[in-house]
Amino acid sequence: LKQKAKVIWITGLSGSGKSTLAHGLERRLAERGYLTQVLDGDNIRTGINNNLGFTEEDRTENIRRIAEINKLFLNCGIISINAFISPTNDIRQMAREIIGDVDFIEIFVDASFDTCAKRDPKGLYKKALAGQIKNFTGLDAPFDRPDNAEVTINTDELSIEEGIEKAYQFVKSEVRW
Ligand code: GGZ
Repeated sequence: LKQKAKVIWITGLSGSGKSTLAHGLERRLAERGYLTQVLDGDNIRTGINNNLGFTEEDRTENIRRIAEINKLFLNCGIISINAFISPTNDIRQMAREIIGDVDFIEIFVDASFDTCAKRDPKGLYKKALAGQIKNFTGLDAPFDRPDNAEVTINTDELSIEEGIEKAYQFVKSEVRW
């Protein structure tokens, strides 16, 4: 394989742009011949983790299982790109420890709560602000701004393509032998 396997861990609020960045980064890497796998709510929370909700306990179990899955991808040489809120320093630290610090690249997709609430692509903020969703991240569930992110992408300021480019510029030197 021409690639070094790494785990790319994208954290940020709902609607901050994690999945968009993950898929954009995947496209960029795939064009260069890298083998990748995106993990996000669409393929994890609908499948292996479909018995989990959004309490602190369930989020911890969600991320624990995801981190274990990442170890398998890492072990077979695939670059995995994760897009999960992973809201607290503790939860991200757990993932980092399960996977191993040397292979873990943390990317913070930074967008304010207000920006995300304005975008509201799935209408979840509207519901949460109306009290129809409990434990909503940034509202009545915590989000710690990361202390250990290797890269921060501010999607309040950068376009989607600029964000993808910034992330790719960092990641490419980490995945090349
Ligand atoms: C936050 C929620 C919630 C609550 C449903 N809080 O923008 P989305 O819709 O597509 O992404 C969010 C996703 C978050 O799942 P994660 O697995 O990334 O979360 S965690 O890492 O904290 O376990 C959002 C949707 O699920 N969603 N209810 N209460 N986001």
